[in-house]
Amino acid sequence: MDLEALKREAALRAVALVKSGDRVGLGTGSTAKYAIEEIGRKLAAGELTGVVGVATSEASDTLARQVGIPVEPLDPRPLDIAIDGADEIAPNLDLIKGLGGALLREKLTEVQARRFIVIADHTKLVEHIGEKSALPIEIARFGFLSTIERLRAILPSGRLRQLGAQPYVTDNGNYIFDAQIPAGTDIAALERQLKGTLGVVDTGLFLGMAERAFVAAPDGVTELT
Ligand code: ABF
Repeated sequence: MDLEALKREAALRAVALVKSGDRVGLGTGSTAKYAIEEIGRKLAAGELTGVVGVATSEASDTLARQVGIPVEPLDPRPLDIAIDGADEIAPNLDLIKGLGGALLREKLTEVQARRFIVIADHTKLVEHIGEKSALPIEIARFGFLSTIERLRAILPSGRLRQLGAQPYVTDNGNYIFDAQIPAGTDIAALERQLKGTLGVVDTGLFLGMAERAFVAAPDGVTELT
């Protein structure tokens, strides 16, 4: 079974939790795409009614509208559920997210969800956060070279994300600094330190946010809680 089929299986398990009338946080990336398409299919088939989406990126907003999901901006009301992919999933459901570049809107949206459900294929599972993936950190463009110096004092391996010859720009007009997390790092302390660093908008550490994860492997889907 290829990875795309696994991602879709995980997505379908999460969408089974969506109920008619729910306001749903719509994730970003190649796994979340399957969830958005399945919600659209269920709405078209009459299996769900009255679902409204809140998109975590311009790309997901566009896809949701294409498949017939009404989309609203984020407002202070809680979301019933949010469904999104991840770059790393630790056994306690701490996550690295943001390799897709949408971490700020994802965190703003998913923190407001009563249920935040993660969907992934088995390659995203790790024992320790930072084992495989770099950590994306969204930083303000103004003064970014100074912010990068401050960040390199904490995470020396970090680099500004490039798109061709130019810095990568997020949907929010910011830059992203990607850094490896050294083995043995206290992740909660790192998050506090990064959030306290001038010029940092937010990080791809999603700690204590996920309610459950559906992780698909060739021998079936595992539900982590
Ligand atoms: C989003 O998409 C991001 O937070 C994460 O970086 C990425 C995972 O993408 P994919 O599902 O394509 O691996 O959820």
